[in-house]
Amino acid sequence: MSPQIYINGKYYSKEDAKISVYDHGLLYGDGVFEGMRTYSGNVFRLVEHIDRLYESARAILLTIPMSKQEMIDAVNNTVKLSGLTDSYIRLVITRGAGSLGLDPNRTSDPQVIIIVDLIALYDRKYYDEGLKIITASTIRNHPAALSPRIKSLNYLNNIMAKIEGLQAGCMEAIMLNHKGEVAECTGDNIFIVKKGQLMTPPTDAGILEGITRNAILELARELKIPASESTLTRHDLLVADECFLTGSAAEVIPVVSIDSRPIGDGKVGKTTRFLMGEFKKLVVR
Ligand code: PXG
Repeated sequence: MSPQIYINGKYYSKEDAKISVYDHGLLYGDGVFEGMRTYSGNVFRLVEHIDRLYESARAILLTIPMSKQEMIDAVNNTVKLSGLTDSYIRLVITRGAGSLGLDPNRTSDPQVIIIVDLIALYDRKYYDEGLKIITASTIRNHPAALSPRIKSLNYLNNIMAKIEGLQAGCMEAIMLNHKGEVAECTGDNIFIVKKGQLMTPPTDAGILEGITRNAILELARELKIPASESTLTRHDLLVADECFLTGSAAEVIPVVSIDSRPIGDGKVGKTTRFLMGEFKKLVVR
């Protein structure tokens, strides 16, 4: 059991996996990525992740040099070779090595990188006690600059928001959109519960349409929990009964305080706890 890295059809150890310093992924953040998890050796919602990866690539005019089925096989094979059963997968496609200068036509050979390793995004205690988070002043990408629906290698404004959170002693930070509405967190989508109703910002709020978010919306439908995609303001969050975040790395994690205001009674909410349990059942289904 050890991290396994696939680069363009070959397999490497963590130490030996290397790409060019002329790669436009490094020089300009010119590329796309996905973050996934395996449970008992199976990749959760692999097809959805691959579909989103190819959509992100299409949006930035990056042609992935293999079919979706070949990509699925490569991911599964890398997982198998790692021997890890509960792992994290980072799938990265870069524009490839080129000359210095932005021109993507001067690059060749997009790099296909699949990293299978372990991840522990948040300490276990936060799943029991809940996270305290803040609202960052850094806003999400303006959709006219770079669509937040593209999972690109440009995460700098999310990192700026993450730093704001960390400086305030928080592990996550809420990002508003250019209209001042709640979008999402730096690497997670956000949900609230208000009067028994589950709510999350709609895709046109300038969010990444999270695969975990969609799984939670489906679960809510199955479990007859009323749920909606609704425009949310910071005020809506502050007066919510419950709040939680979703993401492939974070899974479902409760939030108990926002901008120093306790959410609800300041404890992990009942619906949140229920959905955490149901999500756990779903991933091993
Ligand atoms: N919003 C943003 C901005 C993200 O980057 C999500 C929401 C949640 O989407 P999914 O499809 O994962 O439910 C993400 C996902 C990492 C890491 O290494 C980040 C993500 C996923 C996995 C790992 O920080 N972000």
